[in-house]
Amino acid sequence: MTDKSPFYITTAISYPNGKPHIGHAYELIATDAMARYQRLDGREVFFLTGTDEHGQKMQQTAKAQGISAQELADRNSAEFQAMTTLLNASNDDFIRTTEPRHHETSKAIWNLMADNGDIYKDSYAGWYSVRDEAYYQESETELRPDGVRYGPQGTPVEWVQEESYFFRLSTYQDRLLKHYEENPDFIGPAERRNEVISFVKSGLKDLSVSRTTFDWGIKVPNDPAHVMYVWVDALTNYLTATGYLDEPKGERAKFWPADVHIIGKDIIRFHAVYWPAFLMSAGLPLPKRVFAHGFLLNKGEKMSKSVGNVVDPVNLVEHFGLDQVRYFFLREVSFGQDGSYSEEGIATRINADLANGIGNLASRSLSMIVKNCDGRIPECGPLTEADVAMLAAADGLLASTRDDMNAQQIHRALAAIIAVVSEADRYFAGQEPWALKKTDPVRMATVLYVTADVVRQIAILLQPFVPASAEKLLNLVAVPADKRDFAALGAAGRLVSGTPLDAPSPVFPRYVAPEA
Ligand code: ME8
Repeated sequence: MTDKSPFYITTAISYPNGKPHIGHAYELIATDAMARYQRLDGREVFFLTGTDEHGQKMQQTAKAQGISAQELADRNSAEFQAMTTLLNASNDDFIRTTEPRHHETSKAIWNLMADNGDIYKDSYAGWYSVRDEAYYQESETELRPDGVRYGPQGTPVEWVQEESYFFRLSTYQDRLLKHYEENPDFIGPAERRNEVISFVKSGLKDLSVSRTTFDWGIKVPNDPAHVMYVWVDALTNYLTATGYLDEPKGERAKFWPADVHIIGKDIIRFHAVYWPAFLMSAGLPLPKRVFAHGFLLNKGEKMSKSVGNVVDPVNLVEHFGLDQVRYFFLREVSFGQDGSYSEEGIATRINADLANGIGNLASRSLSMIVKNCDGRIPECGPLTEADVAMLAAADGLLASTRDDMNAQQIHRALAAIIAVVSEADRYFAGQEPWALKKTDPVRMATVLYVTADVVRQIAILLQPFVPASAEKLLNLVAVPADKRDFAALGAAGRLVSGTPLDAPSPVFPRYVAPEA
């Protein structure tokens, strides 16, 4: 039975204090692949992304540029929205935290936490990183020889002292640990889970959840001198978009709790400690899973504006092609680990897996069909053991990729698909259909039929990862529109003999580096 239940997946919402970089593009591409996979697998999907527009970092950046924070947010949020189009992301909504709907939900969750007795007024004195928008214990910071104190992510911290509302995070320590224990899948991958558990075990202090020294944020209900700490409002975006706290509940309320929040490893603490504690306090259901991907490194080095190695996703896509870039990141980087990229690495993957792999298999087999089978999908004669094994390998991909994708192991799912491409190459070479043409045309037809059906299944399965190219492949094998989802995989959607085919056009050209 296919699972048709709602599936809610989110990216982090990005700070629009600058243009999107390749790390943002990576997270969006990966989350898009997971959303598309679930949709094709029959789930009713809600995929959310957006921008996190409040906070001190936004206000400081705007000031430095001589514009208002709202102008900065408008300008760069538009860039993030353009990136969803550029990358062919299938998000169902794009949330901006400056929208009225979000202000309403943030106030609602604040009131729920306050009504539960978890918010009190006091004064905060401690270290704060504006770049991370995070409070740190002194023990987590270090004073370096340059005279500057840095937080655990390597960003400078400053001393903050102000009147502030606090959230009673300390009282949630045991409940959080119990939740991690009882829900071993709540945090992935395992390294992050261990990191979070040891952080919580080391002791939680109450969290400052409002600021008074600037005003770019959502006002605290009944105390307009305070704006909410940006992470309180940022995390709440996931609820806002579902309308779960609206009165009456919004149409998308059925999507809460989220199936998975996809984020980078640097913000696991906010998602796996603060967010579940806020929700527990508000009496709301917790997300089922938080999965943190790794960081993208440029030739092994951290990207930074000062090193000058920050790659603009627009340039990368213009240079290599969108599906090529999508494929590279999804296949090359073990999802959950850091990954390194370089132009050479991208070129190698494109040529080995896409041009020489799936592209070549499709063009060789389909052009033989067009030439030798009257331009139609041939008849499938009696199957040999090799044919049965070949079809079984392709038919088995749904079950194995489903397991991988449910565990966010995107690279594994793709590796399994490409392994079947290699197997089909060996099958095709071993069966020598070109030699059978004279000696046994019925057998030739069967080999071509089997190969074409493997191409069909590969194309269906590649849709989440390289959507536009997979569509071209499906057109080449003349797969009807209603036979392109995963229900058509395996025997259910086998190619229909006699269906006319056009001469195949190349789907994945070889990458040739431009002359220096
Ligand atoms: O953290 N490689 O926003 P952000 C991979 N607004 N991923 C990267 C990356 C890199 N080099 N650099 C950043 C925020 N990311 C908050 C989130 S969610 C309620 C609020 C990832 O613009 C990063 O880990 O700094 C995060 O998941 C996302 O990009 C947005 O980062």
